[in-house]
Amino acid sequence: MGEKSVDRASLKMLKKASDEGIGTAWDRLEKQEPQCGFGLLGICCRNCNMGPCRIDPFEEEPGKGVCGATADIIAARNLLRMIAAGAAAHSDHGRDVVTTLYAAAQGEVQGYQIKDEAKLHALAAEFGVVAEGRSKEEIARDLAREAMEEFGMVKERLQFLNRAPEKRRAVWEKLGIAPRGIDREIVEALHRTHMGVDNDYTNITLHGGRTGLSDGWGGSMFATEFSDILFGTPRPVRGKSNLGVLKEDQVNIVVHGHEPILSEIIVLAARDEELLAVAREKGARGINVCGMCCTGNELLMRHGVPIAGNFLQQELALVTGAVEAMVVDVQCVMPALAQVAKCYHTKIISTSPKAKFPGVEHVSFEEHSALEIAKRIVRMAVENYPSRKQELVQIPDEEMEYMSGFSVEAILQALGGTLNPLLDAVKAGRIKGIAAIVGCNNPKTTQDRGHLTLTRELIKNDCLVVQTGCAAIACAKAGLLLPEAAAEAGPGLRAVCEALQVPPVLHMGSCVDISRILVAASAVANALGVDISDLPAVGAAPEWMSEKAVSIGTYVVGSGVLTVLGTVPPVLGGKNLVELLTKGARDVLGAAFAVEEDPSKAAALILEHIAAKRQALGLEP
Ligand code: SF4
Ligand code: MSK
Repeated sequence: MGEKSVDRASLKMLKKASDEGIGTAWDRLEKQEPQCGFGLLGICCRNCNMGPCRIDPFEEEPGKGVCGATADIIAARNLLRMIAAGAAAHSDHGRDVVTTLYAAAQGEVQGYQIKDEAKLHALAAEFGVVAEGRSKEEIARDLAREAMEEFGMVKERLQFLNRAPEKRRAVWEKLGIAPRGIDREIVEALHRTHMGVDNDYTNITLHGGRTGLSDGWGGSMFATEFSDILFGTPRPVRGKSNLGVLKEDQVNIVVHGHEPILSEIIVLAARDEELLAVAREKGARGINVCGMCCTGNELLMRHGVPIAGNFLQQELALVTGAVEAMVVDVQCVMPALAQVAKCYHTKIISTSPKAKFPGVEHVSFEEHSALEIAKRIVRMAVENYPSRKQELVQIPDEEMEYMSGFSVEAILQALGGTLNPLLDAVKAGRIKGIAAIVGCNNPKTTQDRGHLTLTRELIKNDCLVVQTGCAAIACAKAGLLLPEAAAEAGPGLRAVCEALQVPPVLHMGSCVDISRILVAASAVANALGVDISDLPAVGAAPEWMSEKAVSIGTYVVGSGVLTVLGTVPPVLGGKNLVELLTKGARDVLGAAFAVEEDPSKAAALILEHIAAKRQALGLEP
């Protein structure tokens, strides 16, 4: 195994973990090695009980499963199931936000309000909900009902598809992949991959495109837009990042997972005077709520709440010995946390009925008594403060300021209310192109190295970088989310950033907020009168690991944007499938996948692609 991380705080905590005999994801990966070759190639199948079957890629005569499934069929089915799981995760998150808005509009929940009325009205107009002469609650209730319809099968097309350029919609219609209903595409994906249903790898993969699009232009977009209505549309805000944000003299609560519904209320509860008084009684100077992964991103985008780290730092935060409670909801929460927490005083508190963990205390969260439950959780953390084992406390001093909050609305505001300054900079070549760098950490590759190397190479070459998820947290920790980072950018991008007082790397939010990037890309394409696939724009996920990332990559390619993956997806055993994903897709979608594990080479590939797109648009390369 190579270097584990480029993040000094992580390296310090890895050393502490090793000294204290605590295993982490890196150790467990080592124990898994060599990982199953069939699994890595995506050619094992256990979709029925005639199997499990696996295809030997080295046999002269191509092998088949008991039912006759070829390597391409098996790899395509496995890929579709990954896309469906990822789309389901994002979309179920979206559904929870929709139902919370509905309940808030009905006055059935505590602590939630409609914070962004302008967005509520804009969406009402988009969905044909009458707003005139009605209260915001009435509008929100009808809007939420409209959104609920988008999950089922009443409609034949998702409403948000209309945000895409006309040319892109025509591509989807021609291919028959315009999503009809969010749940419907996910269910159909499971149906198609059942034994003996869809056995054409191209047809299976096309439905993968439709399922992915139902996430990006459906479930994720609902999560983003409805969170904005409930919690406010992000505006530029500053805060601090990395494990150094944990405080030695305060009660530290780390909120981890994905949904802002609980964490927003935890932030509120932590300001409660009564609980602050209890904290002081217990000897703490205050209550410090920090984020982790995308729950953290949701909070930092809206409130500048400190973020303790990205995916591979969840265990390391506990290793500091200074976390009273880690409150988790859904997605990207390692079951290993329960084991690591046992070595310290930390309480792991699960909150979603959908996500329980053996050996972990569960406090079921539900919106109707949200504030009460949040206060109960904060109290549990506060009361745990005296149990800290002082001799085990070591908080790394790494801490870095960031600037985040770049929603599409905030970017427009920074540009003076119109896209023109951005378009002019792109046309004049001051900004060569735009790269969306997103996704996770993965112990198979050095933590944060892919994100940082790729980002630095691209900004140095005058590409504006937009980010979400753990990629954005990596850049926050490295200081790349500050306007001062423009010093690392090429002369054109630097001048633009200095004029606008923005960083060369814009943090646009959590994983579901990639939908913001789709909206921005559509706006740029519409302004130029072209398709998204004509833009000098690229997507990249240098350290991805989750099924959600597979869904994201699929809808980004489906939206017309080349997507470069830094860790190898489990499809290589299906040779024709690989051809389809990396080449064939280009002919029909105007975009395809590429895989490049070396981030410097990935940067070169991206720059070449951007130059070619510029040339095709008649711009200087
Ligand atoms: Fe084997 Fe076919 Fe059953 Fe898969 S569906 S386990 S390939 S028999
Ligand atoms: S949290 S999906 S590890 S980006 Fe969105 Fe990070 Fe990936 Fe989870």
